[in-house]
Amino acid sequence: MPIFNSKSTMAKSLKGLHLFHYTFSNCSQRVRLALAEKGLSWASHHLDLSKNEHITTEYQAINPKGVVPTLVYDGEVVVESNDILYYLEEKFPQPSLIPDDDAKRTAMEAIIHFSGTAQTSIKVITFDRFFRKIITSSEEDVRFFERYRNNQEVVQFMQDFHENSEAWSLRVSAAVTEVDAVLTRLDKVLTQSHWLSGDEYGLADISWVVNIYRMNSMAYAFDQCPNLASWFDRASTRKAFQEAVVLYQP
Ligand SMILES: N[C@@H](CCC(=O)N[C@@H](CS)C(=O)NCC(=O)O)C(=O)O
Repeated sequence: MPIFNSKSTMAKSLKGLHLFHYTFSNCSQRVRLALAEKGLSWASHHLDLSKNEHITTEYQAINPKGVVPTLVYDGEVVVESNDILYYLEEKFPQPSLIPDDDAKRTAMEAIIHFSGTAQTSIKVITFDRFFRKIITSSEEDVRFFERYRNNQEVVQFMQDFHENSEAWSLRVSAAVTEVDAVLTRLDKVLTQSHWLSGDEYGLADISWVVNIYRMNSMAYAFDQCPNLASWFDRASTRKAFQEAVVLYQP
């Protein structure tokens, strides 16, 4: 069980379900979608990443990497969006979002695992194709991250993004290679089953649909993956997806 021993007394005192999240973060969308599919009510703690609202001592006491989402349930703090999906499934098993069959469940877990490993590549592509057009990063932003983030990985990321030189180009080409390989792999899975989770919609679909939504909104081509394209139509027109992701946006 992925419970994090948070130092935050505030988090530990929370009763019921609470989510620290950001509207546009795909990892937050993943958890909001799982909550919606399960019909659960939760209290929102919205942190606007564009205003650096997550970069506070209070939030880094709750989530030491200073990233969203974080789920708190009756004082139990859970970080890592895919781990939160499993946690919700265990605490709120109905409706079930995992296959009954062990082999199918193992296959589903592998697909969820590589949505986590692809996250850095998705972030690189998002910054390169989207944020580069709308934000101008400065040396000051990098110094701010250096000073206030415990997370060296995100500091280096900001540095490379800001410098926009060789290190950044290498990140972008590696990210595109990884994402293309992953899309092809998902497309192949969908030649064998209707959903990424097997015969029924489930956690692997939740984990991936928010990523594909992001890629789609950046006009990232996946026409070479026809099964994935039709799966995306099915998954993104579900009521819960509309509520938790599309209509959640202002
Ligand atoms: N592996 C983590 C990744 C979390 C993550 O990187 N969240 C992003 C938003 S999708 C974030 O908080 N970024 C803010 C930052 O790094 O400053 C998860 O799945 O929860």
